[in-house]
Amino acid sequence: MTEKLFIDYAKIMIEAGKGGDGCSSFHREKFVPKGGPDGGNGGRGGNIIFVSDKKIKTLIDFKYKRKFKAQNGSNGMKSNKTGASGEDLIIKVPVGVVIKNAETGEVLADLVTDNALFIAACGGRGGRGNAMFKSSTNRSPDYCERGEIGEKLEVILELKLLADIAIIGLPNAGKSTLLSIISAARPKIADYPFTTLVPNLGVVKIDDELALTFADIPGLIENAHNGAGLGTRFLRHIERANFFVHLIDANSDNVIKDFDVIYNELKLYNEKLLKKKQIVVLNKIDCIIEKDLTAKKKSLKKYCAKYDNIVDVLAISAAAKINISELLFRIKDEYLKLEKENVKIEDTIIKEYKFEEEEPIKVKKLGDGFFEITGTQILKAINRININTDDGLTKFNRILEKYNINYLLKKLGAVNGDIVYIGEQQFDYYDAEQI
Ligand SMILES: Nc1nc2c(ncn2[C@@H]2O[C@H](COP(=O)(O)OP(=O)(O)OP(=O)(O)O)[C@@H](O)[C@H]2O)c(=O)[nH]1
Ligand SMILES: [Mg+2]
Repeated sequence: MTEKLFIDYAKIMIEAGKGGDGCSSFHREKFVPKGGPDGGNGGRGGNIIFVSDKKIKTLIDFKYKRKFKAQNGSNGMKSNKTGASGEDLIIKVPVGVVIKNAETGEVLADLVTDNALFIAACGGRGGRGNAMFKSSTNRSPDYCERGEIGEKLEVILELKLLADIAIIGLPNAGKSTLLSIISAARPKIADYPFTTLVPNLGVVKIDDELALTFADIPGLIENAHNGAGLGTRFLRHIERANFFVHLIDANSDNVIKDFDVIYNELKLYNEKLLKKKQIVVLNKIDCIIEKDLTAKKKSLKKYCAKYDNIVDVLAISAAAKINISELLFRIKDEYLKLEKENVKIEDTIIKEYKFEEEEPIKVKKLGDGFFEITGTQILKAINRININTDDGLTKFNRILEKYNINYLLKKLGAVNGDIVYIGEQQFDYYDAEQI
């Protein structure tokens, strides 16, 4: 995959469909003088559903299209016909995507298996038609409801690659070279830092029984957590790996310092990363004299002994293919150990997204002559009302009374003729006592 096409972050707006409005109509037939109410209900609005799909590898689709809206429900019709439901909008995302509420940062879903499904925004209910309002006291109501609006929210999509093993290290340590000789992946390799600009994945067949996915991520440098080099942008891709291969150039003047730089950056990014086991591997041993290598390996081993998560220090040459099978078998051992301990990649998490039901009613002065009323419950009630009918207006006023809205507006200094916004509606403030 070319670098430009690898997109691992997106912020998008999703909006479920509005429910269809209820219909107000009366049965008419030749020779039947007075038919009853027969207005049907509106259809449900479409939901917004995320589905993970292993064929999709990046979030590129969200780079230019940032608004997603599901279809509205159709309005109810005469002869008691219910309107059609709006079609759900299915948004396909790569496996490994975390979906967060952009406003609160809360994780709503973490889709780590193929075909996992998450309903992120629910379509609004259809409004009831006038046939539903028939009662013993009102045999011919003409009132019908409006459809409910669909849920709407901004979400962040974050792709975290799914790899069993991550190869980490300073730029130029030989990470991409290692991946290229153990798997079919062909990452760019060159003798300058930051050759790798996006993570590469490769499947490594260790033996007939075990194949593991390795990720080679762009090089890290000191202060990456403050944005130095390519920053820590790619570290999220190693969060899911169970195990790290920490590669160090054996020809470096100070292998301990090189080790420390990476170890510290991991710690500063997320201390949990230090719980993952690491094999420290000195690379490029084809161009170092044996005496130097022995000394460096020994001092590194001694230094690493204080860290529980460092399981071994090995020496290889990726380019000259020295000690590669030893490394792979060592990785296999560790991997099987982890499997036994049941340390595994997270399961798909799906939290149900819910609007805050209990958001209290608030009356706010927006400016001279303008007020706004907010609050989940009252908005839900008001938005269903068809204010253009007499019955609707009565219901509307009843809701305002129920929640003591006029009193609250008066307290804030509202005078007759001021404009009050509430959800999708607006009305003029009116207080008989002020005349
Ligand atoms: N002599 C020798 N050179 C090696 C070895 N492994 C890698 N190299 C060379 O080291 C240079 C850097 O290798 P890369 O694989 O691109 O390094 P990297 O860690 O992926 O670097 P970034 O992507 O920049 O972080 C290249 O010129 C490789 O040919 C080795 O075992 N011996
Ligand atoms: Mg590289």
